[in-house]
Amino acid sequence: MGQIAGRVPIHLELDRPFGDKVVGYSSSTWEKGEGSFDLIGRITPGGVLNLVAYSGKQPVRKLVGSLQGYKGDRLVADWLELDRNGRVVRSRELVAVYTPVPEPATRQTYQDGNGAPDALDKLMGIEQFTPRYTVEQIRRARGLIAQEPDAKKRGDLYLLLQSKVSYRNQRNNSSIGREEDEKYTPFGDMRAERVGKPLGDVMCNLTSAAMALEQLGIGNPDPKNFPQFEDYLEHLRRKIADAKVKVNPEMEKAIRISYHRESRAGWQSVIEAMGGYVEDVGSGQRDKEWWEKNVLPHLAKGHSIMMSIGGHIVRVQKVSEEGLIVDDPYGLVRLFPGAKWDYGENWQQANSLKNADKSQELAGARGEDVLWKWSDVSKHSMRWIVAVRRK
Ligand SMILES: [Ca+2]
Ligand SMILES: [Ca+2]
Repeated sequence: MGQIAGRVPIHLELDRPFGDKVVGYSSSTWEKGEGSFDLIGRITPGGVLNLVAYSGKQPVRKLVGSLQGYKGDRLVADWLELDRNGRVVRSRELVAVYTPVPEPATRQTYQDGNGAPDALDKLMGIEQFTPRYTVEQIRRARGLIAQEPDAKKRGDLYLLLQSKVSYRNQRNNSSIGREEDEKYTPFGDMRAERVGKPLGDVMCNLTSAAMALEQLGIGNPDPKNFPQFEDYLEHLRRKIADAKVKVNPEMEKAIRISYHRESRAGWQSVIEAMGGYVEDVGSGQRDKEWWEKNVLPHLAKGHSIMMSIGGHIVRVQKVSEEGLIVDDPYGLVRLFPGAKWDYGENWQQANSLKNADKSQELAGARGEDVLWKWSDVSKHSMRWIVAVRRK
């Protein structure tokens, strides 16, 4: 063991402390045809990173390394190749660089990064194309856009701003299920599934709300205790629900259900507490003309759009010629006629973080800037579409 055949770039998201789960990907270019792998592992309190890469269900690679720094630092580790019995057959040295919060910008950085600033960058006095803005930059941009007297120009600038909001992935969230929330949900008792376990898979609601609020320039007020805004929003939701239960303990069940993150009052009260206002825009099966008439004006006024496709919530970013562009916090969804949708057979691959530097054929994986074509949108029944604006 220990044969060093070259350095392999791996990419990790590390936005949480030791002990937490990390996910990443490896673009393994050193052997043709190997592709890339999902990496799933934990950073142990001793600072040892232990990741296993899977190809299908079979663990094929193991990454073991000592963590010698923090965000932005480099990790040198051994990349061990395993046989079917888990024995090490080869190893290589590799180098990883931890990327800091917020979640990294992906596709547009690579696709549109030709360097030339767009109209909004110019307005901001930024000399190069900047695909994602921080919340502070968004706030400043909104202030500048509001001063533009020409309504058409102002609308075009707001539409550009919609694309500069950072994508948020619900699947890496840190919130852990609580007894009192999971006993009373709109879907019955979920304690066995969720109490004491990470809730990311059921946080499309607040993760989409986080993106919608950031688009309004409203950011995470407590990043020290909640590195991810969406986890702060869940904390806030619990505070709101707990306070209501305290005043009316005999109504606990009804309050917990209606202020659940999966109920409208749950996520809406959080948005309102953060300074937002929610307005219904529509629902059902709608064609391009309807979207252009009813939703596009909201986006052009700088409002955020959230939408339920039926049991799943996304942020709508753009009404385009080809269809809707959405930031889907879970991953790559396919819409089917009526109420049906799914992540496809290969959802785990489709939603992994591994495609950020890949070619256009994989663009849309990971849920960022996903295109839903009009032919699919117009046949799918949306449960609701709302605009979120500042109060
Ligand atoms: Ca997240
Ligand atoms: Ca986006």
